[in-house]
Amino acid sequence: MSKVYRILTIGPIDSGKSELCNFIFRENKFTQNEPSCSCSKGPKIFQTKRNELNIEIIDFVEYVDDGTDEDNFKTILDILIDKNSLDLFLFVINSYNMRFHTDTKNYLKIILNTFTPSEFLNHLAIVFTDCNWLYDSEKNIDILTMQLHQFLEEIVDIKNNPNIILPKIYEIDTKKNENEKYNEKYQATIDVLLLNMEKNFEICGEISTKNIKLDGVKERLEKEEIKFKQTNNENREIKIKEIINKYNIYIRTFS
Ligand SMILES: Nc1nc2c(ncn2[C@@H]2O[C@H](COP(=O)(O)OP(=O)(O)OP(=O)(O)O)[C@@H](O)[C@H]2O)c(=O)[nH]1
Ligand SMILES: [Mg+2]
Repeated sequence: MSKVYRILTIGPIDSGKSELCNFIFRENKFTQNEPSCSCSKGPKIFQTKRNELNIEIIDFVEYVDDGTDEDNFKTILDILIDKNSLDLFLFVINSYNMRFHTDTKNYLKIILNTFTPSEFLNHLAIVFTDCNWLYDSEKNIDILTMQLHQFLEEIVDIKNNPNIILPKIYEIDTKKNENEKYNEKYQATIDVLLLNMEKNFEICGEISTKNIKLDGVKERLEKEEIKFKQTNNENREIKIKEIINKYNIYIRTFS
């Protein structure tokens, strides 16, 4: 059986996580029939095939101000333990925001108490949604990226850590645009994101989630040393370059 790439969305409330999942699936699966009452909130899980890859997305519930973060995260962990592995944290941020939700740091702390810095960062893609020319999204993205970098630096020393591949930053808009070119460009951006996920899997594997525990990193792994593998897939590198050039996609690295 071929590998299923498992993706978990994370990010502030209303950042566009579910719409992004729909966009990746090219189907309205994650927001369909969503009643406005909060009682039915919970992770949604679906599988699809895209670019020859089997992908499964676990669409997280938002993190909120009312102290339920840990409970929400515990629900997700139980799912992940059951699933055995995770390939990608999809951190979704709305570029319309000019700063982070106040709880972002606490939220990242919960994640980094559970996953090691390299498990998290080597399997992380940051996606800014709602990117358009109606407002200065580029400026917001600069600011938000800097803030996120700061948050993470405070929690882990990312600068000098040889076990870390710095995450890439993608910009998209999931709303159908009259200009078909934009829709194509953003779908192509997702293609690059998925190719990079596949590449990272070759380089450093997946996260084993069999033994994860809330607040359990130290117990699980005393020290981590990643042996990065070479990726020999030149075709993929060519494909990535082609897409980036064709659609004029700009991808930042988190540095
Ligand atoms: N224009 C535009 N609107 C977006 C985009 N992404 C999300 N939205 C809108 O933002 C709102 C929230 O999107 P959701 O996908 O439900 O956000 P979410 O992160 O899943 O929210 P929670 O599950 O409640 O945390 C919706 O009204 C979307 O239509 C985008 O890329 N462009
Ligand atoms: Mg949602």
